[in-house]
Amino acid sequence: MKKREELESSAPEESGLSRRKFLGATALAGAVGATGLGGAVMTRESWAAAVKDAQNKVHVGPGELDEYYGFWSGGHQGEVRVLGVPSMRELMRIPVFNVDSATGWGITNESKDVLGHDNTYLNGDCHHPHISMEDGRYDGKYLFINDKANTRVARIRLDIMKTDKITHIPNVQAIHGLRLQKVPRTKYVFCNAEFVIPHPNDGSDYSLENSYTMWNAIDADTMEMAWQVIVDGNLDNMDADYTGKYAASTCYNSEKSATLEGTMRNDRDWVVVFNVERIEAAVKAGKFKTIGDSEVPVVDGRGDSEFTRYIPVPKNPHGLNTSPDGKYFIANGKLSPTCSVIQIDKLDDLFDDKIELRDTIVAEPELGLGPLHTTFDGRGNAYTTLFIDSQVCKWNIADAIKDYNGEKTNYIRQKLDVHYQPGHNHASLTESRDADGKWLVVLSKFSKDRFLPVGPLHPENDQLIDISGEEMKLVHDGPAFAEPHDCILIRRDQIKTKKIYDRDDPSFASARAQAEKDGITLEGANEVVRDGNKVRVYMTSVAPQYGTTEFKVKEGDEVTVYVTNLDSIEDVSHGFVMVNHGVSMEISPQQTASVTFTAGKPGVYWYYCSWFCHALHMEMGGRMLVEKA
Ligand code: RUQ
Ligand code: CUA
Ligand code: CA
Repeated sequence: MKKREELESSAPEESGLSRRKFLGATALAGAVGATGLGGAVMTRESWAAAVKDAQNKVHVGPGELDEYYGFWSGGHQGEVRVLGVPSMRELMRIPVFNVDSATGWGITNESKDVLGHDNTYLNGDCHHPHISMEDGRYDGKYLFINDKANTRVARIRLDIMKTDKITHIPNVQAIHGLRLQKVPRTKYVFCNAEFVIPHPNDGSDYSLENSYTMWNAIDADTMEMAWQVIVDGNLDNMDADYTGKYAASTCYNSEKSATLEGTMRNDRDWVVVFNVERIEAAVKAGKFKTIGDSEVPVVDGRGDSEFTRYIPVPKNPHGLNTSPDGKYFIANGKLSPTCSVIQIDKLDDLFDDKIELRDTIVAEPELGLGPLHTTFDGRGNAYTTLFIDSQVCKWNIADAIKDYNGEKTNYIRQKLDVHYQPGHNHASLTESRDADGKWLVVLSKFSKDRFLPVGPLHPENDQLIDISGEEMKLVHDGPAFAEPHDCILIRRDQIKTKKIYDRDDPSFASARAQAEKDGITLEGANEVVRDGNKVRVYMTSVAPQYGTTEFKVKEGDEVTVYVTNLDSIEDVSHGFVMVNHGVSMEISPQQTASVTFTAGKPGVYWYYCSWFCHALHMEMGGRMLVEKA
């Protein structure tokens, strides 16, 4: 395995490539130095051909469409980003836990219907985006994502690419790992609360001994809590299986310590396996308790419970990934150079106490330093990120199992340098039965020297790797703003989006209900309704005009402006900004959006359209006349 520096210093003079170009070539065809071709001196021609090949693969020409949608978590920026793959072009941003000035997320009443009108959180920290499934295949309906910062889970409608539900998870802190039930369908959103807390958490007790955390299930259809399971230790990442019966989660803090050293004391922590069937049965039979004023059923999965098994694995494990053939849960060792492979069809016996905990482990391959996450190509290979080594390790699962059984094999197929310190990686369709082994995205936490410098805060580097052949080939560097943790790729034909809103879209159901009370039809209305000190201004928009270009209110009135965009032509979105009132929102074709604010000091305030909609977009506006109260 050649290191990047070796490659650089061995850049063949006679190749005629300049050093700068050579670095570029290294980036484009990083696999050249890896196992397989390792040591071979490339001719100028073959080198150029490799570069060209990589460029062709990733190039999506002007006007051409990508093959995959990629959904990237926005980390502590709180949003979800939509990219096209393989071009890695950013297509859209979906505000979720953040406030978005352009679309008015966090400002409009429709977004507050989702966030909660009493919501005070302006931030979020989303890590794990996952797409709803039917029989182990993406159904393209919803994407779910966690908020570690404020203990929430959001659902995004993929038909309009907007957040439609947010659930606050009670009795726990910091939702981290999140996965969906794959089979028979996504009935549950499973999510890990990472940190242990005392119960009740009211200041009467701060001790760690009396603290615990819980594994949570949300009903994916209603986004109501289904149940919670108390666990030993803490919970990090998780995945579900392809029978619908089991899910598994890593725990790095079996020590239940509050210090860094403390969490590293044990050589082994564990993977906790949940028996979803048994939990459901107990809840159904009323064998549960509730905590505090929450009504969510809680079962106790600690110790020798019938609901859980704690399989010891080394050490502070992190990612937990189910192979797309449904056979294995793979836990990534983080502080151990290994991955632990758990055979899922042994779990029935484990829960029936016919075998020992470690009997479920069928391989523990040594891969390199800092294994964090594993993904799959659907051809029996796994790809594990090595954070400390700054590499992706491709390894063969069947060979690793043979090796564990004493037959020496070269289960490591290739190690590819990535730049630098990768966290998650994700192969196309890898979380479903359709894993197609075409693309691998590696989310590298450090970009160091890979991009133009932009001050002390660096972008991350989401690298695209072609895994369609025997060898991994690095084909693209993609700078990303803080801080994608993970992404998910789905074929473009697996999602059907709307080009304009349906007039009965549920997102503006409450605007419609209010209009009906006021005797107003949203589609035709340009009227002002006064109701005490509340004023409701109903207006339409058709490019380049609002139906109402002037309205009067009094200082201190609570004003709600409802705009219904009557344009029905694709791509003609309008905006509504009330100057000096902190008001901004998007109104896309056939959408209704509304915003409530307090009228300022007497005088004239212009409002205007903020999304470029017409040659006369600049002229699209009106005046709010505020009178003395
Ligand atoms: S975690 S870098 Cu939040 Cu997904 Cu592993
Ligand atoms: Cu309407 Cu710009
Ligand atoms: Ca530990």
